[in-house]
Amino acid sequence: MTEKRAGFVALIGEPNAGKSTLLNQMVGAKVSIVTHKVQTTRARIRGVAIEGDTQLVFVDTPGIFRPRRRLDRAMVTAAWSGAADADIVVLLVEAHRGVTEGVEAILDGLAERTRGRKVALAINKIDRVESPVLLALTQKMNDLFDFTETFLISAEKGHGVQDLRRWLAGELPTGEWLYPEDQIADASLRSIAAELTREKLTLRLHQELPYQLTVETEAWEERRDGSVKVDQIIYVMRDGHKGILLGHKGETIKGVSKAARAELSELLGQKVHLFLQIKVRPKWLEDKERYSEMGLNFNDGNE
Ligand SMILES: Nc1nc2c(ncn2[C@@H]2O[C@H](COP(=O)(O)OP(=O)(O)OP(=O)(O)O)[C@@H](O)[C@H]2O)c(=O)[nH]1
Ligand SMILES: [Mg+2]
Repeated sequence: MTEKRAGFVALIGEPNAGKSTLLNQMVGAKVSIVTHKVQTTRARIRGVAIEGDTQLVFVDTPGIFRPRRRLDRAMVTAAWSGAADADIVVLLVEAHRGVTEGVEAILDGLAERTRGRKVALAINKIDRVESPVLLALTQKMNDLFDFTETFLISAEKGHGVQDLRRWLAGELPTGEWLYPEDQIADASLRSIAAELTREKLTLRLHQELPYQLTVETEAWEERRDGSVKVDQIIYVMRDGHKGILLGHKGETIKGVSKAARAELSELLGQKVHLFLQIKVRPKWLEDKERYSEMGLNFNDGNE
């Protein structure tokens, strides 16, 4: 009989590196939201995958960048503590961007935060470059840091993902599984639902707006007819933002609501009634409660 293994694998990297895409690909379900914009993920998000006798708990983290606001600082702290708590760390870099300043800054912090633990390099988005670029980047990155292993992947297309998962499974410590066999995520439905709405908002809104709002699920009511009624609040910072969110004749918010409802309904296998309410709260970025709702620690944002 083979021995069971289990452990935590942290996915870290710059914003937009493809960490959440990889998490979803590993789990085989959408556990973490994905957009083409930077700083989409705000807190640590766990997704569970099984490979043979190993249970891999992937920890998606916010991108690591130079933080300016309290929220940014709390996000970056959450990312680094994800790395510090994991059995293995996977650093994702974008093949077409190579060794950016941001990647260099992460490498600077990595040695001290992962002392004694294995760090794998995953060069992602290989679908965007030619192979000579990959060889050169692999070389350069391994000159800069002592990676245990390098993988060339496309998180989106799934290339190389299976190899990475197999390798990680073999590296995790022996031990009992950490979650029931059929569990794939470690977040409440309320928070997943709020994230889905934030994803649709981020996809439809421009410039700074996605970074100046947060979504919370206020109420969740299972109805006798098998449907569920979900009430959410979108906190924005200014009156003007409310107008933009509503859009002409309320079209923007209607589009968001429709898209979020469809996805939530598919996820739950249930009919969903989704009600979105917008609240203007100029200082929500300084509200402690908003941080705990996001899964962040308010004091991690202290300067
Ligand atoms: N071409 C290509 N695009 C990818 C690949 N993986 C991810 N992307 C895209 O890259 C963008 C960012 O992906 P995310 O998974 O949200 O990136 P992230 O690292 O979680 O970003 P943050 O949460 O902002 O830190 C999305 O538009 C993805 O579709 C890939 O392998 N190839
Ligand atoms: Mg992400």
